[in-house]
Amino acid sequence: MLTLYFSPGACSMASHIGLEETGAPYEEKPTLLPKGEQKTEAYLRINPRGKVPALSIDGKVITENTAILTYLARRFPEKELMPGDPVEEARCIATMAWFSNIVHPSYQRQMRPERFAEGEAAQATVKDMGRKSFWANCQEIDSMLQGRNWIMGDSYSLADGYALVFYGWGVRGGFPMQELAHYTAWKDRMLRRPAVRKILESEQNVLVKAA
Ligand SMILES: N[C@@H](CCC(=O)N[C@@H](CS)C(=O)NCC(=O)O)C(=O)O
Repeated sequence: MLTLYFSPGACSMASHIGLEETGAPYEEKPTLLPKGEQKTEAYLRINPRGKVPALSIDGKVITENTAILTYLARRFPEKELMPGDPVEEARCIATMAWFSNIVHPSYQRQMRPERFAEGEAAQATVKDMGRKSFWANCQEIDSMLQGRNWIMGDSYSLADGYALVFYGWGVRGGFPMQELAHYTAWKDRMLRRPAVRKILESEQNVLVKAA
C-alpha cells in the first residue's frame, strides 16, 4: 500500500499530484502544518525531520519530493512520468533538485525569515533577498517554458507538478505571476489535466479557488 503524508498548500502537493498521475490506489494522511502535526511523536516516527511529504511503501518510508517523484516514475514506467532516456532522466532529476535546493528555500526566506536570521533588521534583509531570489527563480521557470509545453519539453513529467507548487506560492505571496506569460500559459495547461485539477481542488489550492 502507498500512503502519502502531506499538508494542503505545502510542497507535498508535488508528490500528491505525482501519486494521482500514476492512477494507482493510495491512502492519504493529511498532516496539517498549521496545527503542528508534523512535530507530533507519531509523525516523527514516520519522518524524524518533521517535514512533509513522506511516502510509505508497505511501511518503508521515503522522503523528499525529488526521491518520491523519481520512485513513482520508476515504479510505474508504463505511465511515462519521467523521460526514459538516462540523460534526460538525469536532467529531470536535476531540475527537481533545483526546485528543492534553491527555489523552495528562496520562498521560505521571505515567508519565515526568523529561521534564517536573528533581529528585525537582519530578518527584513533576509525577507527582501528571499523575495528577490524567488522572483528571479520564477522568471527562470518562465524562460524554461518558452516554446515548450512542459518543463522537460514535449512530454509531461512529474517535475511539472513540482513547478506548479511555486506558481501557487507566487500567487499566495502577492507576486505578479500573470506577468510571466509562459509560466501562466503552462499553469492553465496544467489545470486542464484531470489528476492535477483533482488534487488542487481537494487541497483547496489558491489556483482553483481564484479561477
Ligand atoms: N526538500 C524537501 C522539503 C520538505 C519541506 O521543507 N516541507 C515543508 C512544507 S513545504 C515542511 O514540512 N515544513 C514543516 C516545518 O518546517 O516545520 C522536499 O522537497 O520534500
